[in-house]
Amino acid sequence: MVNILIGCTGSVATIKLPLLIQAILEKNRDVKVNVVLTKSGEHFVRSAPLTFENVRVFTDDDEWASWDKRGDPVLHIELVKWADIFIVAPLSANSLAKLANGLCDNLLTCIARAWDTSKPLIFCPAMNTKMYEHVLTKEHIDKLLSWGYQCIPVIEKTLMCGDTGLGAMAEVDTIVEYLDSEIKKKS
Ligand code: PCO
Repeated sequence: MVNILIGCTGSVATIKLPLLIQAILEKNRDVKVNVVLTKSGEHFVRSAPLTFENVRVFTDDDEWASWDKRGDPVLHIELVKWADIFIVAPLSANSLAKLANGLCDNLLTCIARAWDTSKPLIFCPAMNTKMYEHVLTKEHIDKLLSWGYQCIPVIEKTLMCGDTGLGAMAEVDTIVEYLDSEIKKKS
């Protein structure tokens, strides 16, 4: 059994989450999938709530609700221990900047900050072309790559805002193929 944690952030590409989960589960019978959403990520799931039976969705509220007193589990640490693979798809410009600078102000970024880098952390950037072309984007991606994180690059597309250019999240099929090769290394 390979445990996969999918992180989704405040990029509109989070609307692809149901398709991504479905494609992962269809391809691999021996995986368990859980999800962690940032506050902005929650926005894109609210309009189409997930209906998968065995997929748990964690949010910042769960982090606070699960800890009350000394001895209680710390959710982000529990999730780091649980997950064999952490894939952040999509990774927004804002969350990318947080990760590149070590910020950890929500459940997802705390998981990344506590991540055991002997396990794969894969990220799929997604943002508007203008944000993607900002000089900081490459700087931040390169920093994550230098820590051994793996990037599934953006593609060119007509984006949600109508602009056409680089910045769209990689296709679900591409992500699932990539994940599959990482799953095979583990099983
Ligand atoms: C805002 N941002 C975006 C994010 C990147 N877009 C994408 C694709 C989706 C539809 O195929 C949303 C997945 O366009 O990854 O569009 C632009 S102002």
